[in-house]
Amino acid sequence: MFELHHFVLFALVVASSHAFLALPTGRLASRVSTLSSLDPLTPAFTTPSTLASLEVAEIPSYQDKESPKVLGGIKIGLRKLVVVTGASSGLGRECTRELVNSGKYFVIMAVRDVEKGKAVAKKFNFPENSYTVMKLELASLQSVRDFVANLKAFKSARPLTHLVCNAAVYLPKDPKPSWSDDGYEMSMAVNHLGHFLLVNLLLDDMKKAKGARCVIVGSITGNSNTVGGGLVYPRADLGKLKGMEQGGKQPIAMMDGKNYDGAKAYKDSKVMNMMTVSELHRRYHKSTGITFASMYPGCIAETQLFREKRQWFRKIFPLFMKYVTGGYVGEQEAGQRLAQVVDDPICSKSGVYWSWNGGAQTVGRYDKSGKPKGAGGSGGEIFENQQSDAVQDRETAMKMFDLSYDLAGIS
Ligand code: NDP
Ligand code: PMR
Repeated sequence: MFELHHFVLFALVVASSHAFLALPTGRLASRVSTLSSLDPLTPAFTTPSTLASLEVAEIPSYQDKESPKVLGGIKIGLRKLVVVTGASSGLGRECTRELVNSGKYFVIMAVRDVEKGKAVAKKFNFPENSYTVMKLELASLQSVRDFVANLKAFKSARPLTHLVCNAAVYLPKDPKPSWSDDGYEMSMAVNHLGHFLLVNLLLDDMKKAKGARCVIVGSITGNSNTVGGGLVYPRADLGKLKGMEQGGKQPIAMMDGKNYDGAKAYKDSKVMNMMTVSELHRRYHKSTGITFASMYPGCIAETQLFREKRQWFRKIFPLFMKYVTGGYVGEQEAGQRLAQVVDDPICSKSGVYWSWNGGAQTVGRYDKSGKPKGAGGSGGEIFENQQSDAVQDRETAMKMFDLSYDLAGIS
């Protein structure tokens, strides 16, 4: 897959990556100061159990004042209502920017830090009639319920047509698991369970809308049929979902019931995201008309997702992705990709895992049989990607989905 002249750089990165992984891990406190100096908008890390209780969910003061033009009894010119989780950073922020600037969408920026969300909207000059910021702490099932109540109370002239589940945490360095307010391992709780509850609470609203779409962001690293997901350890593996079967709560951290591994917990959560989309499609697409989709945005190697990684990794990683794997994509382009899955008519097909065959300079855009492929790097076209057999495993997906109802407290 890699050209020879890339070998030296590749070997260097592999070696240093492993060295990094073997390093003793730092304490939370030392990370806090590094983080805040990197990104003034990043909230100081708090202990997980207090995350959700910091702020009571607020009813947004902004009222939806955009009034539609009515032509022959039909409302026209009204922006469509879309919720984007994690709209305050990286992919979610750039997707929000794209949707707002298209003039077609009114974005509910669903964020854990309302002030940060507002600062983003201000920085990018979002017009007042194109967005509002609402509190959503995905590490608390109560906060998800509060968010949904607030959304319903939000006086909107339009139905909810689009939901983008994008927020996530990646905690590869922590030797011990951290726990959500409800006692679930943090990456599973934020990336999967909070979104699972959110989607389920909003299905009824969305099915009333024409052309509704629900997008959950997946990843190549959850797919073991790829270099990024198959060759780089730890691999995603939900096993027989033993941990989940046992209730998935503290002290059980991993859904396969094995010992805690932060990087694996992230990858497992991405598998759960992609399986959730497949199950939503199978269970609800026909009866609701909602399009369910997953996608891999490319390796957006400069986002805050890598906030736990050391500085040297954060410097080398984008270069490695750009010049070795061809998997690199910038934040803005990635945001355009996610917005494409929200808006493009070609993405109205349900049950698809979308990817892009960019990064052609190193890996090529098509395989031997002419099918599009690629590491998702910059450029290229969108295509319907194949997930690994493990992600496509129906039995595990069904079991995961049913157990998630229990864990999320959905009766
Ligand atoms: P970022 O860290 O930049 O963005 C993640 C967002 O999630 C932030 O806005 C963050 O809030 C929010 N968030 C984190 N924890 C919570 C929580 N408890 N409750 C509510 N919101 C929360 O990462 P990316 O933009 O890179 O990641 C976005 C998505 O893309 C994720 O689903 C990730 O898995 C996926 N992805 C990323 C890839 C990459 O290479 N970066 C590759 C493949 C997929 P805050 O702004 O307050 O920090
Ligand atoms: Mg990975 C085509 C090869 C490819 C791609 C597309 C990715 C994507 N990665 C690839 C290859 C490799 N990576 C190789 C050969 C190595 C060994 C040097 C490698 C290492 C590596 C590390 C240490 N890669 C990483 C990490 C992370 O910490 C990131 C991670 O796993 O986050 C969960 C990561 C990623 N590689 C990717 C992508 C997209 C990520 C980031 C995040 C994600 O999946 O959401």
